[in-house]
Amino acid sequence: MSGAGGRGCGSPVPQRAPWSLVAATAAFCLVSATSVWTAGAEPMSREEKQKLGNQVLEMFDHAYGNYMEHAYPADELMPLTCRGRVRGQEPSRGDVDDALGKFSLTLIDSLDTLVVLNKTKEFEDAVRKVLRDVNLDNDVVVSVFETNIRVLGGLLGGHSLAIMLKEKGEYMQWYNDELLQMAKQLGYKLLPAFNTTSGLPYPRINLKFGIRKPEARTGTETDTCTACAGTLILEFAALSRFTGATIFEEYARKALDFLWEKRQRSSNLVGVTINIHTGDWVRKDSGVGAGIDSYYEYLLKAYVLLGDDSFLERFNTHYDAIMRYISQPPLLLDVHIHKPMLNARTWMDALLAFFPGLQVLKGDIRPAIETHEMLYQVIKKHNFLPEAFTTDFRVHWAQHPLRPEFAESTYFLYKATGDPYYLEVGKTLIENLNKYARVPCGFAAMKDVRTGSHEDRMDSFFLAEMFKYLYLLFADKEDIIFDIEDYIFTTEAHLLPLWLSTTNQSISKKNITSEYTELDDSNFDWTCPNTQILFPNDPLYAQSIREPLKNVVDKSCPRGIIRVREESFRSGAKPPLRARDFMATNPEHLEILKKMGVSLIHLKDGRVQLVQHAIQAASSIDAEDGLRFMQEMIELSSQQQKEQQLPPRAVQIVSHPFFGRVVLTAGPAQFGLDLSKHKETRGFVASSKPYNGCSELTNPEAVMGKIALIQRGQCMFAEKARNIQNAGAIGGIVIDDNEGSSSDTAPLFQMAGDGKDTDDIKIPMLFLFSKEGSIILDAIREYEEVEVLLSDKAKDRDPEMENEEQSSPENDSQNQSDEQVSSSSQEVDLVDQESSEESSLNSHPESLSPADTDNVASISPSEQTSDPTENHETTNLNGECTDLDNQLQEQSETEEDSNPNVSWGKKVQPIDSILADWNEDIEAFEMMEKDEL
Ligand code: DMJ
Repeated sequence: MSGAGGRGCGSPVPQRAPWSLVAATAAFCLVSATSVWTAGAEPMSREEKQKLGNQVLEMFDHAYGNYMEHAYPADELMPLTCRGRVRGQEPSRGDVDDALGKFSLTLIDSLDTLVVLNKTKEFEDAVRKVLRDVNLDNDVVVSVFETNIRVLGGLLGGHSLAIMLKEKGEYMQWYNDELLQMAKQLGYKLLPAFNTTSGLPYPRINLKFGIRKPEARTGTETDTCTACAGTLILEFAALSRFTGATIFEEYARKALDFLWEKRQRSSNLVGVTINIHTGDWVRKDSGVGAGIDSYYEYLLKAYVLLGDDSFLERFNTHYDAIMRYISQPPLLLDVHIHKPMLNARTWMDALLAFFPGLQVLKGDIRPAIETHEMLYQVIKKHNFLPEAFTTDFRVHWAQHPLRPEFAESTYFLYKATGDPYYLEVGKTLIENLNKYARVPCGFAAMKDVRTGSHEDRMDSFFLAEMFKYLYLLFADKEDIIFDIEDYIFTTEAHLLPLWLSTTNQSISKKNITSEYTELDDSNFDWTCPNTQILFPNDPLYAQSIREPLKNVVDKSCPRGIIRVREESFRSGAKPPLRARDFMATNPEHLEILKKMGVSLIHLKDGRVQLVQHAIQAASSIDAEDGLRFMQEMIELSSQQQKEQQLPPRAVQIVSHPFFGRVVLTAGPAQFGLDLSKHKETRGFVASSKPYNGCSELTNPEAVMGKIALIQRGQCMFAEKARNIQNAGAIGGIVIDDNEGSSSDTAPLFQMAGDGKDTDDIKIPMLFLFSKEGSIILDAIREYEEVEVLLSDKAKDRDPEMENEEQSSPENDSQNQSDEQVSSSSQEVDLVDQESSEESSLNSHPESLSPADTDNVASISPSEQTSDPTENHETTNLNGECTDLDNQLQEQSETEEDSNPNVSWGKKVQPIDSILADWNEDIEAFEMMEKDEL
C-alpha cells in the first residue's frame, strides 16, 4: 500500500474524504498492486502499452474529429450518414432522445476527456466553442438524469480541469469560471424538477419552460427510476461547493434521503421505479443494472467526495443486501424486493458491468474479479456485451451502443490488482472497436452483435467515458499532465476534485438526519481493505479466481450457475425443478408440479397450458418454487419464441472506401436462398427498371450478375424476386418506399411469400428500410461501382485488407445452392423488436401457419400476479436447453473458414466529403426515380 491511498486505511474514517486516490477510484488502497506484479499473465512492455495508448488517441481523434467536422453543433454524430443528430429532425427514438437538448451534448461531454488525453490545446478551443455556441435555454424537454450526468457533469468536469490548467500557468490563462457560471445556470434550470412533495425529481424538464407552465409539455409523469432520482449528489454537491449556493446539494440530499426512507425494510433493497408523489415502488424488481446502478455508485462516491458517514452507512447496508440476494457469483441477478430469494428474471443487462469497478472501490475484489471474468467471456463470444444476455449467456437484447462500463471495471481491476491480464482485456476491447464498430465517419453502435450490423448512432458517453478508461488503462503516471488520483469519477466519468470535501461544508452539517446513527453498523467496514490480505503475497491470486470461470460461457446450460434457493437444500431435499429441465412425460416432474400448485391443462388444439394456483401448493415454500418455476417458464417460452424466428441479416458495403465498415441491418425473406445456411452472396449493386420490380425488367443487362435494388410496394415481394431473378440478378435488396423509415426506429420484418410455392426463387433477398437503403443509393451516386455482401453476419474487416486489391472475380458471384427454403403458405406481416429492444424477428401470431403454432400457448398477462397466494400463471411447455447463438456463431465461423476469399479493399483514400452531401443526393435520386416511374 502506498501513497495517499494509505491515509484512510486502518483507522476510523475521518470527517473528510479518506480516500484521496479515488479518481482512479480503484486505486484508493490498492494502487501499489500495479507495481508489485511479478507472475501470472505475461507483463506488457512499456512500448506495447504506449502503442496501445497511442491507438486510443488515434481512435478518439477519429470519433471526436468526425463529430466536430460533420455534426457539431448538433448533439450527437450519426456516423453512418455522417451528419449531426438534431432532435425533431430525425424520427423519434423515444426516451433515448431525452438526452438531446440542442446543447452540443457531445462537445460538453468530451471536455475533460480532452485534458485526460493530453489534448490541452483542443480543450482550450473546445471550451471557447462551448462558451460561444451553447445555449441552455432551448424549448426542449430533456431527461433530468441525463442532463445532470452528461451536461452539468461535463461542464463541472471541464471547469475542474480548466482551473487546474490555469493554476499550472500555461493554458487557460484567460479562463474566469465561465463554465462554472454555465453549470450554475443549468443547475437552476433543473431545480423546478424537484418541486414534488417527496423531493424526488420529475424525470423530465423543459429547459426553457420548466415543469409547470403549459408550454412545458411535461410534468404529468408520476414515476421515475431510482437511478434517475439518486444520481445527482456528486454534480449538485460539487456545484454547491464550487459556487457556495447551497440549494443544489440540499435538493440532491433530500431526494437521496427519501429513497433511503423508502427502501424495503426487510431486504434493504430498492425497486427499479418509484412514484415521485406517493413514494410507492412501481417496479419492485431490484438489481444493480439498468434503473438502479448509479444510485449505489453515488452513495459510495458521495461518501468519498463529501466525507459524510451517512452515505457510507447507506451504501454498506445496500451492499450487504446486494451480496446476500442479488450476487450469485459470477452472476448478478435481479430479485423481488419483498421476496429477495426469488429471482425476478433470468437475464442480465449490460449496465451492470460497472459493478465490478464499484466493488473495487469498496474493496471487495473477489466477486469483482468473478463477475468481470464472466462478462469478458460473454464479450469474447459476441465481440461486445449485448444489451442483455441470459443466465446461460445467450443474447437477450442484441444491441450494443458502445457502452463503457466494462472498460471502466477493467481499468479499476487493473489498478487494484496490477495484473497485466487486464491490459490484454483492454487490448481486445480496442481491437473489437476498430474491427466491428469503426466506420469511415466515426464509430457506430452495434445494432445486433450477432450480425455485426450497425445503428446510425454514436452516443456522447462513448467519448466521455470509453476513451478515458482505455487511455488511463495503458497510461503511466507521467503520461497524464495532472494527478488523476486527486479527482473522483462521476458516473459519466467526469472529474471532480477531492478538495471539494473540505469546501463549503455547511450544507452537509445542516441536513444530517438522526436516523443514520441508529443503524447497527457493527458489521460495516470502516477501514480500507488491506492489499496484503486481498493479495496474500500471491501474484496468481486474481488468476486463480478467474480460472474456474474460463469456460463458463461455453457451458451454456445454466443449471450449475443459477442459485438454488437455500431452503431447497434443507435436510437433503432436492433442489426445485427448473423450467428447462421439465418434461411433461416424466411422472416425477408431474408430481413436483402438483406440489407446487401447478396444474397441466391439455387444450383442444393439442397445446398444453400450465396454470398455477398457489393456494393449492403443499406449502408456502412450494408455492414460491411454483411461482419461480412459472416465471422461468415464461422467460423460456418467450426466448424460444424469439429463437424460432429468422434473425436479422446484414448488408455490408465492401467496396472502396467502405471496405466492409458499413454494415446495415436487413430483414430476411421467407423465400429464396437462406443466408444462414449458405455462404454469403457478394456482388455489385444495380437499380432495376422499373424500380418497383413489379414487371419484367427493362434493363436486364444492368442487373445481370449483380444484386438488384428494388423499391418496396405495388406487388408482392416474391414477384419482385422472380422478376429480378429472370433478369439474371444474383440477389436482391428491397428498399422501403416509406421515406425516412429506419431499423433504428421501426421494427424489422421478414418478407413473406405470396401464398404460392416459392421454391422457384433461388436468389437471396433482403429488405432495407429507407434510411439504410439510402446509404447504398448515395454510395452509387458517389462511386458508381458499389459492391455489397449479403450475409447472416457481417464478416471481419481486417484493415490490412484495405491495401489489397479487390477479391478475385469469382467472388463476385455468389455461392448459391439449389437447396430451397420452405415458405409459409400465408402472407406474413412480421413485426419485431418491441420498443427497438429486441433483436430477433417475430411474427404476428395471426400470420403463423397452424404448424407454427402447434404446442405454443400464449401467456395471458392478466392471469399473472406477483403474489404467490393468488398466482395464476400460464405458459407453454418446451424446455430443451439449446444454444442457438453458439450454433449461429459456429456456423458462421465455419463459413468464414471455408471461404478465404472473403476479403475486400483497395487503397484507402481520404473520404472527407464522402457523406457530407448525401442528403441532397438522396432527394435528387428519389425525384429521379419517381419521374421514371
Ligand atoms: C452513461 O451515460 C453513464 O455511465 C450512466 O450512468 C449509465 N450508462 C451510460 C453509458 O452506458
